[in-house]
Amino acid sequence: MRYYVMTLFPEMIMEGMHTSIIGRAMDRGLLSLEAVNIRDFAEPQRKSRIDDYPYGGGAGMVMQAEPVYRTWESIVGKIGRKARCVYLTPAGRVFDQPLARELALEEDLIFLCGHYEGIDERVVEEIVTDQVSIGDYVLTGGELAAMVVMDAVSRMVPGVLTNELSGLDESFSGSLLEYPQYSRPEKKKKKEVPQILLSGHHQNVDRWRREQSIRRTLERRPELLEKAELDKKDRKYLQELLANREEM
Ligand code: 6GU
Repeated sequence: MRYYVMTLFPEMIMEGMHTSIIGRAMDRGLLSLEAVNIRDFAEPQRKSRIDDYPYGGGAGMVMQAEPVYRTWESIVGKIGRKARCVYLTPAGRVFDQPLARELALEEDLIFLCGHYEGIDERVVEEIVTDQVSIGDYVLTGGELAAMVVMDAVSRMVPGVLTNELSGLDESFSGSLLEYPQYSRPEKKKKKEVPQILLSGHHQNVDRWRREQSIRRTLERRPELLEKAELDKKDRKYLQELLANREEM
């Protein structure tokens, strides 16, 4: 996977992405990352400015089309084709695990990070293939959102997670939240590890974890249960939880 990020803050992207699993995957050649400074493509007569007032008035400034377009052209020239281009904006489709899996199938991805009140719509129409938001709140710019998307996409790229199973059995893959985890010590200030996890009985452990997932999902994200794949035992457990809830 080769990432290209169009941004006004290239150092924020490069520094943010070179840690932990993603940083190691870059060292191993599974991922590459290039942050391209849109300011380097400002019109010479405007010195380094790339923003201007919005037509129609209103607060804030708008990123101009031309510097963004030239930044994109330089990247497309390097790749040799028009790769998928993701514009990070709170007005986009909300990012989720299925989109992360889909983007992980690409060989190249271009990200466009906006600032100010937005980007001139004409260049958005010309170059952007996907408009993506990371949730219902407003950030000051698209950089953190681009990093969130790259992180989630990267861990779906084959080989990035060295423990291959850990990409499967977790929150959202089966539309249930993850069960709680415990490690040493066995006792910490009266709080004990659930006995069943120490039993060595794998079937019981699996069942307990499954039920914890169902319980958490019901408490925290009940809307996820609608698309969750529940078998007969799961549905029975859920019915019990709901029945006990009514008693309370
Ligand atoms: Cl992608 N950009 C900005 N500026 N704010 C956001 C966002 C993106 N997603 C949620 N809030």
